[in-house]
Amino acid sequence: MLRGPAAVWAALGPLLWACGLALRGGMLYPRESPSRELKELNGLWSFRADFSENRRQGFEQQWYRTPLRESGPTLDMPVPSSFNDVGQDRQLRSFVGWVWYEREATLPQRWTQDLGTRVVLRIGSAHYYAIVWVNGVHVAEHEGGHLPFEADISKLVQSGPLASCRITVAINNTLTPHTLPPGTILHQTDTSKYPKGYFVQNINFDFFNYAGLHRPVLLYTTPATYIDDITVSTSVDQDTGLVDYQIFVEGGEHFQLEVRLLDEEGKAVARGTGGRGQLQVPNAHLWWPYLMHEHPAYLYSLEVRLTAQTAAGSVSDFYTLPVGIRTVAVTEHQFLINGKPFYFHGVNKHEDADIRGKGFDWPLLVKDFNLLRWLGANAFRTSHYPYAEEVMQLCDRYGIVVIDESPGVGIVLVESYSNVSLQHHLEVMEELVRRDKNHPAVVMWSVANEPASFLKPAGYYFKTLIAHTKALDPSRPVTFVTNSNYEADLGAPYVDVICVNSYYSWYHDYGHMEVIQLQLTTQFENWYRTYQKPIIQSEYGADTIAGFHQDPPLMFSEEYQKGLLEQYHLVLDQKRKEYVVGELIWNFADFMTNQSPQRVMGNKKGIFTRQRQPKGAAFLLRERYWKLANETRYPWSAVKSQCLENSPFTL
Ligand code: BDP
Repeated sequence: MLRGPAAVWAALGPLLWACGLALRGGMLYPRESPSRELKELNGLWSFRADFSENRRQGFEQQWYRTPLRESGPTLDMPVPSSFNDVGQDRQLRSFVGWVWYEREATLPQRWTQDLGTRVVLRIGSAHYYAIVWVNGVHVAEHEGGHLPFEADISKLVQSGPLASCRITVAINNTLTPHTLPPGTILHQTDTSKYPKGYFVQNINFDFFNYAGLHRPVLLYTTPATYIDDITVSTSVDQDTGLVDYQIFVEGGEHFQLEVRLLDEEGKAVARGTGGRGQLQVPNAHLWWPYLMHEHPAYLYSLEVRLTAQTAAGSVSDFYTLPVGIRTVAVTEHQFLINGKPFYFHGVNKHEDADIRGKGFDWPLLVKDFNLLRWLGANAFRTSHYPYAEEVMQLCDRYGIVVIDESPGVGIVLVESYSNVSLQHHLEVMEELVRRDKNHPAVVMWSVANEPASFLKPAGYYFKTLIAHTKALDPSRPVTFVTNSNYEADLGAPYVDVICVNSYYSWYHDYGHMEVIQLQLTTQFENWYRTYQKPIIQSEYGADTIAGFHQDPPLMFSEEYQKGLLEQYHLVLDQKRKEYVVGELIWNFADFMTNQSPQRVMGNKKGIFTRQRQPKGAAFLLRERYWKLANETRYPWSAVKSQCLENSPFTL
């Protein structure tokens, strides 16, 4: 039986959706099609950090007006990448304030001369606050470092004889109590200790605040009347897959829409017309998670064709969206995918690596997915912010289930619960849902990580935030990740699944692994007794310096990490038979943090090093995850096709 709130949104969801309360306004991932072209602007950009005392010299001198090299010296800066670790300058590594990026782009003649072509500039991620100019004209501003934004620049590039355009992006990485994540700037005024004007950025989260153009920047085209957004929502009626679609068109009023759903062989299995409808797929191949089914991650393609009547004649726009047919539901003690109990056995990640920081990198991404599959992981959480869209696409393709988290990490100040903060958080959830709503891999939204959810305003804050997120997307459960005391947590009544982090015998009872079983059992029993909701152990782990060995185990040795994990697993193996529906190790790989006496060149709780080499714990987890996969796969037929060579999968 679906439990209370879950049942309500399961019932109301399609209704709200059909009534058109679904999210409007598109940020479709840019894809080439017969009507759309792309031009990537990755590579070397010109760069300058504004080291002036007030950090505003760039605005005072209007650096966007002329080529950046004319207003002072510039550096070469790779995009995508964080700027922090590519240089040899200590001050730039820890720079707080405005940095300036600039790049000249040559445009195909048709883009600048055909007035029926719409030219869009899209920035995958600029951390944290960004202002964009094209040829010195302000075209966009965006707050938040983990979600894309774009600007229609057709008029600018089509207004003169220029065949190129100059793109300038100013980015500020300053965090305040109202940003997500929040932070504070501490001004040191004691001149006997600090130089004049000295300040530092303080944060309440445990990863380095890398900054820059972190994801691809590109230009793409559409016709002037274009497919702006598509929303799909899927359900299953016996063997028939149901795909509800809604298509939003901009730039014109006279048009027709045709849709076709193609299977993996390219055969059309359903067709429809109009901006809204339901496609029925008899004997549908469902989208199953990795290791749960012999053919996981089945993706159909929704081909959308728009034909518009314009003054210049008839024009078409084409967009193809991958679609996975699957359902998600939550009961009092289970998490169901396609009606079958799903157990999350996976990891928490970070976007983090040597040199590039949080910069998007294909080799790193493919390596990470190969490691996840080697490990037998079927899920991860995008701790602690939305990851690149290309990551989500690979999750769809490989069947890796995602808990999609907002950048709501480190919300611990009362000020960060103000209306200003809440308003921004609501907007961020809108941007996130708009971007990721069509990914079958995304099975749950996480609105925050370890907020001070015991503070008085937290009750209203999370009630509003979670209700808003459910209204945006009634098809998925919503959670936030807590480390509060179960009785004091004011947000827990509103979540669908309890996600709890704990660090027994790490941050307290140091070295005493013998207390883990008792403390973890108590934790689970308290939460379940109080809320009767399924529970995910959303973090647990121990810092481990690869190559440190000590037996009997001592903290920071590889033996201690393994020993601690084993103690957790004993309890998880009991409770997963009752209401625990998942375990996510902290962390997939070592990652960079702020400097502090508690961190040895970053957080070392990875089961892989930052260079993606396994510690002993990776082998232990691998054995466990494949064992869990053996026990929880559905149906009980061969899953051999998924086995990597030498996998411990038994048949
Ligand atoms: C958890 C946080 C995570 C930290 C981890 C740790 O959610 O961001 O990195 O602790 O201390 O509480 O390793």
